[in-house]
Amino acid sequence: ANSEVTFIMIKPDGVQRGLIGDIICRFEKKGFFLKAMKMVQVERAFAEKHYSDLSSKPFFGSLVEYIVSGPVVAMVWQGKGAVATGRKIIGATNPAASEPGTIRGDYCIEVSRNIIHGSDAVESAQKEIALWFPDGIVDWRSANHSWIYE
Ligand code: YYY
Ligand code: MG
Repeated sequence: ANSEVTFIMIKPDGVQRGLIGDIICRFEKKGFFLKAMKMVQVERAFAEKHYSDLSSKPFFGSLVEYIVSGPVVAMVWQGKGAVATGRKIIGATNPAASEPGTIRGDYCIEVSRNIIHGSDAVESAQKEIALWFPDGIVDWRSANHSWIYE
């Protein structure tokens, strides 16, 4: 269970606003381990695939526009409860409802500019990691492992 992985993406506004370091820092200091990372500007078809579950939503078109509007930072973070805890670190979808102390609660205002994505379930994390990192992730074990896990 310590090996649960989640897909986290810093969206174009998070990159432009210089929040990459802060976001990585929060996951790293929590005790999660970074297993893959790349900066990439994705094509429309790729963004549509990533958000395919939302294709019937009225905001789908503008969401895809937003994701392709600049480079994003795609990451895989590993650790016990990484998916659910990752969502908590990120905060509620609409920043108006995100608690202070969460990434969205601290750094953004609008749902359509909410700076970060995180997988919502273990199964969607697997799907998203396979889409974004088809060549696989990095297999390494932190020397800190036993200082974080009993
Ligand atoms: O998983 P999460 O990102 O928190 O929310 P989703 O319901 O999966 O929606 C994905 C993405 O779509 C959201 O982060 C912003 C955008 N969006 C929007 O622009 N307007 C909405 N009313 C709902 C979501
Ligand atoms: Mg989602």
